[in-house]
Amino acid sequence: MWLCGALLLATGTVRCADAPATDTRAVPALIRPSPLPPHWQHGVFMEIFVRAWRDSDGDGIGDLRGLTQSLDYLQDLGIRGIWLMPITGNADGDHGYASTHFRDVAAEYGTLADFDELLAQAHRRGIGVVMDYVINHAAATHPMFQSALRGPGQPFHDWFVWSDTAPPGWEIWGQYPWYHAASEPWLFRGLLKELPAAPAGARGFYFGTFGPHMPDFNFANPAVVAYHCDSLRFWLNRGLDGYRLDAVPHLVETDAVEWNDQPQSRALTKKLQDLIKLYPQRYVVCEATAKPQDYGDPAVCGGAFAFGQVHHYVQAALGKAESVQKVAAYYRSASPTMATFVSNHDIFAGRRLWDQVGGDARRYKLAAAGYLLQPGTPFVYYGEEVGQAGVASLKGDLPLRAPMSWTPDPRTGGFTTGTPFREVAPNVATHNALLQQQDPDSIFHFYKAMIGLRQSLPSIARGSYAGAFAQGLVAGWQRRLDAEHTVTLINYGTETETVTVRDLPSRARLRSAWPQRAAVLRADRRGRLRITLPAQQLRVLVVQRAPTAR
Ligand SMILES: [Ca+2]
Ligand SMILES: [Ca+2]
Repeated sequence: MWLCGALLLATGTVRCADAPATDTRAVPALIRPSPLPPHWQHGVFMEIFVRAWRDSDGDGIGDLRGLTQSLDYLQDLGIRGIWLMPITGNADGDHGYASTHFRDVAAEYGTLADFDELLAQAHRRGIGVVMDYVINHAAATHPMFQSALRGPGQPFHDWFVWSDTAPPGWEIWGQYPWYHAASEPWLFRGLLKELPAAPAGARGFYFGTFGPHMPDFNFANPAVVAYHCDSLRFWLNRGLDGYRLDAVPHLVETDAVEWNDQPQSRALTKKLQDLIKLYPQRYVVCEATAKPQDYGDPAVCGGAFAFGQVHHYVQAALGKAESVQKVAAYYRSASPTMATFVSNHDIFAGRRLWDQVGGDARRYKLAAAGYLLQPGTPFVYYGEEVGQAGVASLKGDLPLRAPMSWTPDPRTGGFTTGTPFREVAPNVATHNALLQQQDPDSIFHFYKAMIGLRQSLPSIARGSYAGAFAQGLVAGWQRRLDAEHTVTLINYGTETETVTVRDLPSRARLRSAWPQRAAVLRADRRGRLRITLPAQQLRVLVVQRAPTAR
């Protein structure tokens, strides 16, 4: 048995770094205490595209060492967790979701030793690291699939999903998902950076939910499930703090019509969650776009991105009353294991926040406040904290994935000393980490303040959610944790509004946590507070005990 984790512990060195992508040796669990503080997963996360974050060696591509060098910046902002988009070997040369290796770092990002150093330095700062795990499929150029393509009986053939003839009736997002194995590799043109070799002996059709360049694994084969469980443990044994599990409703497809979100996919997701949470303090969040709340349930994934809800944070800031109601109502029923955000690396989830609000800094801050001050786990998309815009001249998802704007340098944005792999954001001159950190009224300092409220007032991070209301363009809610009781009010509108907060303790005093220097307020005898909110302003109030009756 291959005891990669045990060797790591015994010698402090890495013995498994050079294993080929077809290495399927077992990885037993090596469980050690977590170095992170309790409740770290209720802090604010940042989604980081390593390729675009910071380049340490001047080749124009972001890397793990660059990320390690930027940890002080993340700590200063108050970030408690980072989600790394795939860092394993990949065939796409961009997002990394076309995996060519499940147990090694992509060469352009660094080495396993760099990964271990990143973990050590992040943990030293109280920051947890979770990473994408792309379980549904491999890249078509993965050596396992290249072997499988050679035909039945070849190694790994039954690790993928095959049919002798083209199965009728299938359609996934407007595409027929079965691909003729013997077809010329023109199928892959533009999808992978290198075309796979034309297979000899290939026959039949293989299944690819996301296209011919990403063949789906066959989870009816226990060896496939075991392999991915071992691969998950490979990283957990090194100290990884959890996973963002990619596209889990698409794990198992047995039906041409009901292919999405089948019971087998949920059951497998639960199995993965259990495996990960066998390790202390680990966090799991799933990408499940159709029914995210079902996947947020502890009986399935135990955490899920709040697709469907998240655009209401932006629409509320744009003055849409229906969305203000949705913001107030969501956590009346949603589990606090949901993960919120206002944009991510996929264009279907929305453009960069800067573009969604047309560069209006006040609306930008209101959109951010909504999700940063609600329950769940908020995920800031890298660059969002400095107001980075998308690159409108690029196509598809690429406008979202430009190099991080560190400085006003118009060519590099301070991202690299070389030539960046992609052009920098159009507003890099004004919206970059350097200038934003120097301006106390900046988007950066607003994010830092909101994240700071979440840290200094634990009820905001993980308290109960009650008293939620929407009145016109004002939303409000109350949070309680132990003796702490807070009230959050957001006036999304461009007019001054007066609202009444109810169900407070009789004659309670309310200290203002935001804005910091506002006067203390007082509820009436019946526990009501009448309060006037200036246009586009938010208040966070801490309820204090009523003065003792004389
Ligand atoms: Ca680099
Ligand atoms: Ca699948």
